[in-house]
Order: sequence, then C-alpha cells, then structure tokens
Amino acid sequence: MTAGVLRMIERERGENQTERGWINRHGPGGMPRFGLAFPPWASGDVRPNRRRSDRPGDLRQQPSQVGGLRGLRTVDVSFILPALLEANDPGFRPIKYALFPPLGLAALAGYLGPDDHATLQDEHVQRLDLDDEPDLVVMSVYITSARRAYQIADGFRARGVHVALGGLHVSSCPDEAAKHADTVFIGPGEDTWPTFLADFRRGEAAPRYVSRERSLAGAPPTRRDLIDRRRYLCPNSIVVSRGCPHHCDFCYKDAFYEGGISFYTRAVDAALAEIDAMPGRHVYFLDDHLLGNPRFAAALFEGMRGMGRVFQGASTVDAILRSDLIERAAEAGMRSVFVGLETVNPANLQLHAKRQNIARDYGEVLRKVQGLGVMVNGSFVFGLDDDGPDVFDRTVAWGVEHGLETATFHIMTPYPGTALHARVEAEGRITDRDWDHYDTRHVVYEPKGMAPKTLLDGYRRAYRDFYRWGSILRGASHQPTWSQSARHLAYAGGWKKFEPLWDLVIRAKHVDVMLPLLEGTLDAYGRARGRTTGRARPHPDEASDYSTGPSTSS
Ligand code: B12
Ligand code: SF4
Repeated sequence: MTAGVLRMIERERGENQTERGWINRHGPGGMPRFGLAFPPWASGDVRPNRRRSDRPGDLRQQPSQVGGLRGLRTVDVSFILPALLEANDPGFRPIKYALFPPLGLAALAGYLGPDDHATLQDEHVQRLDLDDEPDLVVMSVYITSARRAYQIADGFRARGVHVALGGLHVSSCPDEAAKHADTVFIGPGEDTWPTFLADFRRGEAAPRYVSRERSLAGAPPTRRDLIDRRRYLCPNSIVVSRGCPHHCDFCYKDAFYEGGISFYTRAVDAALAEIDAMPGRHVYFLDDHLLGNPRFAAALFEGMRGMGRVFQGASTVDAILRSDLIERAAEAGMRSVFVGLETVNPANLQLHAKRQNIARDYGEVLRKVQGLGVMVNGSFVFGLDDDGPDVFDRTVAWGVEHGLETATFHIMTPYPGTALHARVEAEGRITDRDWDHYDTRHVVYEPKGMAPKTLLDGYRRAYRDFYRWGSILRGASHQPTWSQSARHLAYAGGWKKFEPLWDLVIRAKHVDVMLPLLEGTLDAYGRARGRTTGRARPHPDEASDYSTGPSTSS
C-alpha cells in the first residue's frame, strides 16, 4: 500500500473517529434527523427515487386510513434495514456491519408476485433514500435499531405510506412498535407475511399479525437479486433452520417463538439447491444451531461433500462432543465454527439454564474441532450471576492457553421478553431502560458479583488483552502444527488488526475484494489439517439436541 493511500485512510479514519458521534450531531436525543442520516462510510450513494407521481397510469388508489391500498393488484415495496446505533460505541467497527446482508428482508421479498416491485436498502452499508413513495415500507427491527426504525416509520406514515414492522424487537415489545406502525408482526414471518400481503392487496390489512404456524416448507427462494453483493464480506449468508432446541435464560429465542414450535429446518434438498445456486466458494450459515437437528445436519453435510465449498457456522459444546457431526461438517468444508462457551464458571451454567454445557470439557471441544482443521470462535458472556471480578483475566487466559483463534465477549444483557429479563426485573436490578444500550457492550443492570464499572472495564480489557499481538502469538504457539499457527496468526490478526484495510474496502464499496483472502485463509487451514483427518464414522440414527452461542462474531 502506498504512503498516499495510507495517508488517505488515516485521514478518513480521523473523520471516522470524530464521526463516531455522528448520530448525536445529526439530531436531537442522539437520533439522526429523518432523511439526513447515514453512516459516514456509506456516503455518496443515493439510490434512484421512485415516486407515485412518476408512475402515470398507475391504477392504484390512495392509501386507506388503515389497511393498505384498496383494489391493489401489484405492490411497490421498500424493504429497509435501519442502522444499529452501535456507531457511538468505542468498540464500533464498520466491518462488522459489512459482513452479512439483510437476509430476513430478502426472504420476505421472496413472497412478492412477479409484477410487484421491490427495493432493499441496508443503512449499514448505504445512504437511505427516504423520500421514496412506495405503497408499503417494511422494516426489520432489532433492539438497538428500534429508535431509528421508529423515526423512519414516523416519517413515511406522515406521508400516508403504510408501514409494517417486524423482527425480534417488535415481537418482544409489540405495543411499543405499534405506536409507529400500521401493522406489526409477532414472531417469524413465514405464515403471517403472505396472509398480510393478501389482506393488504384487498385493502384489509390488520394492525397486528401473530405467527402460529411454523414451517419453512414451500417457502419461496430468498430474493438474493436484491442484495448488492459487493458491499458484503459474506454475501453467501444463509439460514437453513429457525430457532434452536435449547432454552438459555438470556436468549431471545423463547420469546420470539412463543406460541408455536421453536426449532425447525428446511427440507434438505431445498437447502442444498440454494447453496448450489450461490456463486463463489464461501458460505456463512447464520443458523443459531447448525447441528441442532442431527438427521438434517448429517444429510446436509453429505449433500455438500464434493461441492467444493468452504463454510462457517455455529454449533455447541454438546453437539461437538456427543457425535461425529462435526467431523462430517469438516469433511463437507466447514472451516470455522462459532461455539457458545459462555462462561468459565460452571455454576453460571445452572443459574442461566445453559444445561447443555454443564460438565463438558471445553478443552476437549477445542482439541477435537481444531484437530479437524476447523477454527473456533468462542463466545463468552460476562456478568452472569456467579461472575466475580476475576472472570475477565481467567477467561482470556483460558482462551489464549487453549489456542482459541477468535473470541467474542458480551456483557450480559436482559433482553425484554426473556426469562432473564423477568427475573432481573423482579429483583429490581434493571438500571437502564434505554434500548440503545442493549447491545451487549453496556451494563444495563446491577450485577451480583461486582460493581457495574468493574464489569464494563473488565469487558473492554478482555477484548484488548485477547487481541494483543502478544496474546495472538501465544495462542498461535499453542496450536499443534506450524501451519495451524500460521493460519491462527493470519485469521485472528486479519480480523482485528487490519482495521485501515477494512475501512478502505468499505469506503470503496468493494468489501467483496477481500472474500478470496478469507476463502484462502479458511481453505489453507482446512487442507493443512485435512490430511491428518480420518473419514467420519457412520452417523447413529438416534436424534439428540444441541445448542449454540447467542450471537455472531464481534
Ligand atoms: C447476522 C446477525 C447479526 C449481524 C446483522 C447483520 C444484518 N444484516 O442483519 C451483525 C453482525 C451486525 C449482528 C450484530 C449484533 N447482534 Co446479531 N445476529 C445475527 C443473527 C446471527 C442472524 C440474523 C439473521 O439474518 N437471521 C436470519 C433471518 C432469515 O431471520 P430474521 O432476520 O430474524 O428474519 C425473520 C423473522 O425475524 C421475521 N422478520 C424479521 N423482520 C421482519 C419484518 C416483518 C415486517 C415481518 C413480517 C417479519 C420479519 O421474518 C424473517 C423470516 O422468517 C441473529 C441470530 C439469528 N439466528 O437470527 C443474531 C441476533 C439478531 N443478534 C443479536 C445480538 C445481541 C447482536 C449484537 C448486540 C451482539 C454483539 N454485541 O455483537 C450485535 C449488535 C446488534 C445490535 N446493536 O442490536 C441477537 C438479538 C437480540 C435481540 N433481542 O435483538 C440475536 C438474535 C442473537 C441472539 N441469539 O441473541 N448480528
Ligand atoms: S443455545 Fe444459543 S440459540 Fe439456543 S437457546 Fe441457548 S443461547 Fe439461544
């Protein structure tokens, strides 16, 4: 890289640093002004508007008071993923938001008819066009994007556009969301969304839809054509299941899937067909628990063998130790796995209903997985009820000593709707009700075993200590072979230490140029270890259930 380019990056980073407060400077109360805000790294990209007045001959009628457009045969839908407000956080990293496209919205777009019109905008990677006048605006709302989503919703509704809100936060707090929407959706959308669309076309959309029927059978293909692949490091993100068979008390899952089954998969053939249709080699499974249904996972991996894919996904301690599914995954091309280790304090597992991790040897998990040429991203939660001030150093030391390639740390966060929230609320320990802070980087409750500041400082220190070059080198030295050590260095170092390079490709709107590097790193690692890996044993027929960590990499 030339000095000029480096200077340019530095200058842009300088702006970025000050722009970390960009949200505050753009509007009252920390919220960007409607229609003006966009992340600084996404500047200069305005999508062409579509306006009703631009569509002469459109037979559509004006919106009814509630209920959509009467007599509408086709619909013009704007799908929007509002930006998360994490941009104010010292740990903010633009690359984290250029990883995965808005898959949920692209899945919903699949239900539109051939004559309908749809656009998909993701505020994490582009400037939003909010002067648009579609028939329907659809947003997916996470807890820390709620304020931004409501602001956008209010703006559209003031102009008579029907706004539909759904997703995790809307499901947890439907009454709150309903103040900003014409229609809210509770739970997954596969049953309610097509019903709503039919109602909307008739001008009879209801204010609230509650999911009851849970199935992915017959779900239409995800509208990947709406995704701008160049803007994402993992455009081939995919989910082949929904939910998880477990019930950890801090997880969103039970609240979101209340009223129906909470773990179900696609048909294996349909999943394989979608994978096969994706260009390139890399695939990222965003499923909560890719190995959660052993029969499904075994068939999926069998079908993927020989496809030449390299993939990443999430599994659990239990799933890894109890069967040969992880061997099958490695043979099919798995090269990194996200594992919910959660805590080095065993008493926490009982306290927080993480039963599937109890009495499991985490060291054995790493030995088994790394022995297959698969890297591990361990996820940990700090501030659980049995944690004291020593938990941070102990966790980092454990990870480094065991050669953990990457780690994701979270501050325990009682999400509304979860069993944890109900308990902490009943104990009078919630100290902060600002959803913007529910991002697992803030302390929003009174911890039991330490002061809130100790928790916050310890969490930040853990990230710093784990990703110091000294720790990365020490961790790499614990790998069993030289080639594994080299890959450990490349992967952990590349992920956390080359921020200017990530910023540069994000600003150039070509994150995709880094994909071959990612594929190469993952693949070289797999090949190096694959030679020592024996063929997997036949899979036992009996079903069992497993679990995974709560979130994606940080
Ligand atoms: C990818 C991902 C991310 C990406 C998001 C990128 C993106 N473009 O969406 C990144 C890396 C940025 C991210 C970051 C974080 N994430 Co995250 N992430 C996920 C993950 C793994 C997958 C999301 C996904 O694509 N799912 C697949 C699609 C198909 O499902 P979906 O989006 O839910 O959409 C379906 C339904 O919800 C519904 N639906 C959704 N919207 C709408 C709208 C309408 C109108 C309708 C009808 C239906 C509907 O229909 C869709 C089809 O069924 C989920 C876990 C999970 N399995 O969902 C966690 C998850 C969303 N993340 C979570 C968390 C906690 C975080 C972090 C705070 C963690 C951290 N500290 O790093 C950060 C910051 C987020 C924040 N500030 O709020 C939690 C959210 C908890 C909550 N109550 O909001 C989850 C659920 C993980 C967990 N188990 O706790 N994450
Ligand atoms: S295993 Fe993971 S996804 Fe499943 S309930 Fe627990 S935290 Fe949630």
